[in-house]
Amino acid sequence: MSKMNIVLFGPPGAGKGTQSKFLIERYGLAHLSTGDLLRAEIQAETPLGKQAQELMSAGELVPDEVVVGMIRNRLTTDTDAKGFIFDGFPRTKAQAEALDNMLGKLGSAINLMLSLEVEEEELVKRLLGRGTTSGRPDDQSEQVVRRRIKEYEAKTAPLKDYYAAQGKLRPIKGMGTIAEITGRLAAAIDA
Ligand code: B4P
Repeated sequence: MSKMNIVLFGPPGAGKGTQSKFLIERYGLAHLSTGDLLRAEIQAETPLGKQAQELMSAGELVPDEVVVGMIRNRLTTDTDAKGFIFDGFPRTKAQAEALDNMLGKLGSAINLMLSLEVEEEELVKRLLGRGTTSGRPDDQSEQVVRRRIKEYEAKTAPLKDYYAAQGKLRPIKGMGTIAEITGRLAAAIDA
Protein backbone atom coordinates (compact mmCIF):
# COMPACT_ATOMS: atom_id res chain seq x y z
CA MET A 1 0.00 0.00 0.00
CA SER A 2 1.36 3.41 -0.85
CA LYS A 3 1.80 5.93 1.94
CA MET A 4 -0.53 8.86 2.57
CA ASN A 5 1.18 12.14 3.40
CA ILE A 6 -0.88 15.15 4.36
CA VAL A 7 0.11 18.76 5.00
CA LEU A 8 -2.28 20.24 7.58
CA PHE A 9 -2.04 23.94 6.89
CA GLY A 10 -3.41 27.21 8.26
CA PRO A 11 -2.58 30.31 10.26
CA PRO A 12 -1.59 30.17 13.96
CA GLY A 13 -4.65 29.10 15.95
CA ALA A 14 -6.44 27.60 12.93
CA GLY A 15 -6.74 24.23 14.71
CA LYS A 16 -3.82 22.30 13.18
CA GLY A 17 -2.63 20.76 16.45
CA THR A 18 -6.21 20.21 17.62
CA GLN A 19 -7.31 18.42 14.44
CA SER A 20 -4.09 16.41 14.04
CA LYS A 21 -5.03 14.40 17.15
CA PHE A 22 -8.22 13.13 15.49
CA LEU A 23 -6.64 12.47 12.12
CA ILE A 24 -3.68 10.45 13.40
CA GLU A 25 -6.09 8.19 15.28
CA ARG A 26 -8.53 7.78 12.40
CA TYR A 27 -5.96 7.16 9.67
CA GLY A 28 -3.05 5.67 11.63
CA LEU A 29 -0.62 8.34 10.48
CA ALA A 30 2.47 9.56 12.31
CA HIS A 31 2.28 13.15 13.58
CA LEU A 32 5.11 15.55 12.77
CA SER A 33 4.65 18.97 14.39
CA THR A 34 7.63 21.29 14.13
CA GLY A 35 6.10 23.47 16.87
CA ASP A 36 6.01 20.47 19.25
CA LEU A 37 9.54 19.40 18.26
CA LEU A 38 10.85 22.94 18.89
CA ARG A 39 9.06 23.19 22.26
CA ALA A 40 10.67 19.86 23.26
CA GLU A 41 14.11 21.33 22.42
CA ILE A 42 13.32 24.41 24.54
CA GLN A 43 12.18 22.21 27.42
CA ALA A 44 15.42 20.21 27.21
CA GLU A 45 17.43 23.47 27.11
CA THR A 46 19.48 22.36 24.10
CA PRO A 47 21.49 24.96 22.10
CA LEU A 48 18.92 24.64 19.31
CA GLY A 49 16.14 25.22 21.85
CA LYS A 50 17.81 28.36 23.14
CA GLN A 51 18.10 29.76 19.64
CA ALA A 52 14.46 28.91 18.83
CA GLN A 53 13.03 30.24 22.10
CA GLU A 54 13.87 33.86 21.40
CA LEU A 55 12.41 33.81 17.88
CA MET A 56 9.25 31.94 18.89
CA SER A 57 8.55 34.28 21.83
CA ALA A 58 8.77 37.21 19.42
CA GLY A 59 6.32 35.51 17.02
CA GLU A 60 8.95 34.97 14.30
CA LEU A 61 9.81 31.86 12.32
CA VAL A 62 12.92 29.87 13.20
CA PRO A 63 15.50 29.35 10.40
CA ASP A 64 14.58 26.91 7.62
CA GLU A 65 17.66 24.71 8.10
CA VAL A 66 16.74 24.08 11.74
CA VAL A 67 13.22 22.78 11.06
CA VAL A 68 14.23 20.94 7.88
CA GLY A 69 16.93 19.11 9.88
CA MET A 70 14.39 18.06 12.53
CA ILE A 71 11.98 16.74 9.90
CA ARG A 72 14.73 14.89 8.04
CA ASN A 73 15.64 13.04 11.25
CA ARG A 74 12.08 11.86 11.77
CA LEU A 75 11.44 10.90 8.13
CA THR A 76 14.48 8.68 8.07
CA THR A 77 13.76 6.99 11.44
CA ASP A 78 9.93 6.53 11.33
CA THR A 79 10.13 4.33 8.24
CA ASP A 80 7.29 2.00 9.38
CA ALA A 81 4.67 4.77 9.45
CA LYS A 82 1.66 4.46 7.10
CA GLY A 83 2.28 8.08 6.25
CA PHE A 84 2.62 11.44 7.95
CA ILE A 85 0.58 14.42 8.99
CA PHE A 86 2.80 17.47 8.70
CA ASP A 87 1.47 20.01 11.22
CA GLY A 88 2.97 23.50 11.03
CA PHE A 89 5.49 22.42 8.36
CA PRO A 90 6.28 23.59 5.72
CA ARG A 91 5.99 27.31 6.53
CA THR A 92 8.17 28.76 3.74
CA LYS A 93 8.79 27.94 0.08
CA ALA A 94 12.29 26.71 0.95
CA GLN A 95 10.79 24.28 3.47
CA ALA A 96 8.21 23.05 0.94
CA GLU A 97 10.91 22.40 -1.66
CA ALA A 98 13.09 20.63 0.90
CA LEU A 99 10.12 18.43 1.89
CA ASP A 100 9.38 17.45 -1.71
CA ASN A 101 13.04 16.62 -2.10
CA MET A 102 13.29 14.49 1.07
CA LEU A 103 10.07 12.58 0.31
CA GLY A 104 11.14 12.08 -3.30
CA LYS A 105 14.35 10.38 -2.15
CA LEU A 106 12.19 7.99 -0.10
CA GLY A 107 10.03 7.25 -3.18
CA SER A 108 7.12 9.13 -1.62
CA ALA A 109 5.29 12.48 -1.99
CA ILE A 110 2.70 14.80 -0.46
CA ASN A 111 -0.81 13.68 -1.46
CA LEU A 112 -2.91 16.53 -0.05
CA MET A 113 -2.68 19.96 1.53
CA LEU A 114 -5.69 20.62 3.78
CA SER A 115 -5.82 24.36 4.42
CA LEU A 116 -7.90 25.49 7.41
CA GLU A 117 -9.45 28.90 6.68
CA VAL A 118 -10.25 31.01 9.78
CA GLU A 119 -10.92 34.74 10.21
CA GLU A 120 -8.22 36.80 11.94
CA GLU A 121 -10.31 37.98 14.91
CA GLU A 122 -11.26 34.36 15.69
CA LEU A 123 -7.55 33.36 15.59
CA VAL A 124 -6.63 36.12 18.05
CA LYS A 125 -9.47 35.07 20.37
CA ARG A 126 -8.44 31.38 20.32
CA LEU A 127 -4.74 32.01 20.89
CA LEU A 128 -5.18 34.52 23.72
CA GLY A 129 -7.71 32.06 25.21
CA ARG A 130 -5.13 29.27 25.12
CA GLY A 131 -2.57 31.68 26.58
CA THR A 132 -4.50 31.84 29.84
CA THR A 133 -3.76 28.14 30.51
CA SER A 134 -0.97 26.93 28.16
CA GLY A 135 1.93 28.88 29.62
CA ARG A 136 3.13 29.38 26.03
CA PRO A 137 4.92 32.76 25.88
CA ASP A 138 3.85 33.24 22.25
CA ASP A 139 0.14 33.04 23.24
CA GLN A 140 0.32 35.69 25.97
CA SER A 141 0.33 39.06 24.21
CA GLU A 142 -1.97 40.32 21.48
CA GLN A 143 0.99 42.04 19.84
CA VAL A 144 2.92 38.75 19.46
CA VAL A 145 -0.18 36.88 18.30
CA ARG A 146 -0.78 39.48 15.56
CA ARG A 147 2.90 39.34 14.62
CA ARG A 148 2.59 35.57 14.11
CA ILE A 149 -0.44 36.09 11.88
CA LYS A 150 1.51 38.69 9.84
CA GLU A 151 4.44 36.26 9.46
CA TYR A 152 1.94 33.67 8.22
CA GLU A 153 0.41 36.05 5.66
CA ALA A 154 3.81 37.16 4.37
CA LYS A 155 5.82 33.92 4.31
CA THR A 156 3.50 30.96 4.72
CA ALA A 157 0.16 31.67 3.01
CA PRO A 158 1.85 31.83 -0.46
CA LEU A 159 2.46 28.07 -0.13
CA LYS A 160 -1.19 27.57 -1.05
CA ASP A 161 -0.21 28.55 -4.61
CA TYR A 162 2.73 26.12 -4.50
CA TYR A 163 0.44 23.16 -3.70
CA ALA A 164 -2.42 24.43 -5.88
CA ALA A 165 -0.04 24.29 -8.85
CA GLN A 166 0.46 20.58 -8.05
CA GLY A 167 -3.34 20.07 -7.80
CA LYS A 168 -3.09 19.20 -4.08
CA LEU A 169 -4.72 22.17 -2.30
CA ARG A 170 -8.07 21.58 -0.52
CA PRO A 171 -9.35 24.67 1.36
CA ILE A 172 -11.41 23.67 4.43
CA LYS A 173 -13.69 25.99 6.40
CA GLY A 174 -12.04 26.18 9.84
CA MET A 175 -14.84 28.05 11.64
CA GLY A 176 -17.35 26.02 13.68
CA THR A 177 -17.09 23.29 16.30
CA ILE A 178 -14.03 21.05 16.49
CA ALA A 179 -16.19 18.02 15.50
CA GLU A 180 -17.67 19.80 12.47
CA ILE A 181 -14.20 20.67 11.23
CA THR A 182 -12.93 17.09 11.79
CA GLY A 183 -15.86 15.93 9.63
CA ARG A 184 -14.91 18.29 6.81
CA LEU A 185 -11.25 17.20 6.92
CA ALA A 186 -12.18 13.49 6.89
CA ALA A 187 -14.54 14.03 3.94
CA ALA A 188 -11.72 15.67 1.97
CA ILE A 189 -9.30 12.83 2.78
CA ASP A 190 -11.83 10.08 1.97
CA ALA A 191 -12.62 11.71 -1.37
P1 B4P B 1 2.97 25.89 16.17
O1 B4P B 1 3.29 25.05 17.30
O2 B4P B 1 2.84 25.25 14.84
O3 B4P B 1 1.61 26.57 16.66
P2 B4P B 1 0.39 27.36 16.07
O4 B4P B 1 0.60 27.87 14.69
O5 B4P B 1 0.08 28.33 17.14
O6 B4P B 1 -0.88 26.41 15.91
P3 B4P B 1 -1.38 25.23 16.85
O7 B4P B 1 -1.45 24.03 15.99
O8 B4P B 1 -0.61 25.06 18.05
O9 B4P B 1 -2.79 25.69 17.43
P4 B4P B 1 -4.22 25.19 17.12
O10 B4P B 1 -4.46 25.95 15.87
O11 B4P B 1 -4.46 23.75 17.11
O12 B4P B 1 4.03 27.09 15.99
C1 B4P B 1 4.53 27.85 17.05
C2 B4P B 1 5.79 28.62 16.64
O13 B4P B 1 6.88 27.70 16.36
C3 B4P B 1 5.73 29.48 15.37
O14 B4P B 1 5.18 30.76 15.62
C4 B4P B 1 7.23 29.52 14.96
O15 B4P B 1 7.94 30.48 15.71
C5 B4P B 1 7.75 28.14 15.31
N1 B4P B 1 7.69 27.19 14.19
C6 B4P B 1 6.94 26.03 14.17
N2 B4P B 1 7.09 25.41 13.00
C7 B4P B 1 7.94 26.16 12.24
C8 B4P B 1 8.46 26.04 10.91
N3 B4P B 1 8.12 25.01 10.12
N4 B4P B 1 9.30 27.01 10.45
C9 B4P B 1 9.66 28.04 11.23
N5 B4P B 1 9.20 28.22 12.50
C10 B4P B 1 8.34 27.30 13.00
O16 B4P B 1 -5.11 25.72 18.36
C11 B4P B 1 -5.12 27.01 18.86
C12 B4P B 1 -6.22 27.15 19.93
O17 B4P B 1 -7.50 27.16 19.31
C13 B4P B 1 -6.29 26.05 20.96
O18 B4P B 1 -6.51 26.63 22.22
C14 B4P B 1 -7.49 25.22 20.55
O19 B4P B 1 -8.13 24.61 21.64
C15 B4P B 1 -8.39 26.26 19.93
N6 B4P B 1 -9.26 25.71 18.91
C16 B4P B 1 -8.92 24.83 17.93
N7 B4P B 1 -9.99 24.57 17.14
C17 B4P B 1 -11.04 25.33 17.63
C18 B4P B 1 -12.40 25.51 17.22
N8 B4P B 1 -12.92 24.86 16.17
N9 B4P B 1 -13.16 26.36 17.93
C19 B4P B 1 -12.65 27.02 19.00
N10 B4P B 1 -11.37 26.88 19.44
C20 B4P B 1 -10.57 26.05 18.76
